[in-house]
Amino acid sequence: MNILLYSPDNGVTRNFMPHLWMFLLKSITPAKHKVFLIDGNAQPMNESDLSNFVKEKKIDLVGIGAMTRMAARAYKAADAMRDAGAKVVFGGPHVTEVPDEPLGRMDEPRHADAVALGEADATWPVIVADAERGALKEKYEPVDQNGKEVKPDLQDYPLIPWEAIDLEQFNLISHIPRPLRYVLNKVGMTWKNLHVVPIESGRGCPYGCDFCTVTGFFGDSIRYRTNKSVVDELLRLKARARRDGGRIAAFFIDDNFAINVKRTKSLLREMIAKDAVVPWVAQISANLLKDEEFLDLIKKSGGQWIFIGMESIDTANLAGVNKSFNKPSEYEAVLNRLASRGVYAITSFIFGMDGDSPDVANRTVEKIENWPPGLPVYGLLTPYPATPLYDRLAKEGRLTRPLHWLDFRPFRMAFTPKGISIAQAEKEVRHAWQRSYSPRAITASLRKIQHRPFAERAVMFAAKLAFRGIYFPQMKKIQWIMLLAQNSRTIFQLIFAGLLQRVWPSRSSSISEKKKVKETGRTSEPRSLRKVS
Ligand code: B12
Ligand code: SF4
Repeated sequence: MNILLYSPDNGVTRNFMPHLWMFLLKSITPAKHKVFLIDGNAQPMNESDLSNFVKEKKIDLVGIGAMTRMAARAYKAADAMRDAGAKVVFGGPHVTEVPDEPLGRMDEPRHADAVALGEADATWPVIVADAERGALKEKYEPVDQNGKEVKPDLQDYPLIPWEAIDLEQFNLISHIPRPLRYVLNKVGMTWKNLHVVPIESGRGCPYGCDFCTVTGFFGDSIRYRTNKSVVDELLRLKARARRDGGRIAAFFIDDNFAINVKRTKSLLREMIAKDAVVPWVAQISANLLKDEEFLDLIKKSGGQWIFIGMESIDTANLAGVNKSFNKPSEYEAVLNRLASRGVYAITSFIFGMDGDSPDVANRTVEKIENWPPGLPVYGLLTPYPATPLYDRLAKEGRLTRPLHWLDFRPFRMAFTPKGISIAQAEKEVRHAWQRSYSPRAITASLRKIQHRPFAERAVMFAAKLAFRGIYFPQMKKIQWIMLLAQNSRTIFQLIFAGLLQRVWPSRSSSISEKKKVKETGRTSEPRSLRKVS
């Protein structure tokens, strides 16, 4: 059979990273079938393009995976591909939460021939075999003979053939505007390509935050791959980057990479011992970032960015969404510990919680401005189906758009918050993005780490410009030109620093160090460290 695995575009941003599920399903599809992968975020295609693709490539079976926010787009794509003659199977979190929707048993017309509920590692080969026999069932569930859910233990993890996968659609270098690429090249960043690749070391999260689908979907017992299997995968990725003259960074997509710190330390130690060190990003909650030895291992094994779901600076808000393990009073110290090692954080905040008032954006951003620089991201509390939050709001009659995903609008509320209006909550999010990513804020952030190595500052700057695009449309050339013009001062300062470091490395670092000592009385640490140490 010819099989297409398709992820619809999210309608907001271009993806910086491919979806793991596609590679995973491809690697467990029997070799006799030909599998095509299309990620709509990298390769946008409308319904007629998809229909033509199905006809041209004679696709028999299409597998679609979509988050809730992409459901409506996914359904349209499915309709077009079913009309073109393919059978369509849906999988992933959204259809697991509302399986009757794509099967046409709710208000929606039917969009899928079948749905795969939950983790599909064991069911996908069955689906493929059934499709080949022309005997697709409507629902596939990962259950044993007694109907009890079975979760893959990940001990026998499939080999993803990274060496052979075409990653060109995800080459981040090709997204950097040409003038900026030229400058980076001149200051020594000469890689031909740069990829961020998803890799999982475990699944599951026991914390059960009210707004999150993970505990419901993956369960509260955590399953790990063996250290060897993760390390081998990293070594293969590293070899590929070397072969291509490029760079590969790993995104550990585990929901809480350090949920068992002892085990994560053992993995990081093994990565270091086997020289499987690549730049990596991972999601770790703030409460697990206190152990100094662990933080050293993060740095030594290549850790560069940690995604921390801070959600709110108010303890009452956190308690309201069952996330009291987050302690806002500890945030700054956690970030300082990371920054003193040259590791920075992507800090995520949610507005529209019950304790929020109309000043939430300014109160939050003021705190952030006193922390080491990082990449704050802001969103609105969103009730995903089958979460405790959704059920509670439904019971309280507060859902204003109960099927918000069928009318998806980014950064728009779907329920009425308590201490703030819907319009105000949306305004707060806009203001937080504006304030955090203004040219002034970016310059101020970089000033805090002006004594750190040039590469660290250049990456921080590039990441800030890219992250701004999560909220502000930044996909057209003209939008980038304006952005670069607004930040021209910082760009010139960085170019100067980069060139100085290239032609006169010892001089440039001693100037930085002297400046630092003069200003702060300390050596190479971010300025905000002074407050807590
Ligand atoms: C990595 C990740 C991202 C990446 C992007 C995705 C990518 N390129 O990988 C980034 C960081 C950008 C991201 C952003 C967001 N994310 Co996210 N993300 C994840 C994360 C942590 C891992 C995804 C993953 O690879 N999992 C591992 C694979 C193996 O699992 P899987 O994808 O579920 O696939 C398995 C099954 O679902 C099934 N399956 C999946 N698809 C298909 C398709 C078919 C045909 C079949 C048969 C089976 C099947 O088989 C797979 C193997 O068992 C998940 C949480 C999680 N643990 O999954 C959240 C998650 C997917 N994200 C979520 C959310 C909400 C978001 C954001 C909206 C957050 C925000 N407020 O901004 C944004 C939106 C991004 C956008 N613009 O579209 C939610 C989605 C909930 C929902 N119901 O839609 C999740 C589940 C986390 C959560 N807190 O609930 N995310
Ligand atoms: S800690 Fe993260 S992954 Fe776990 S339940 Fe909370 S939000 Fe979800």
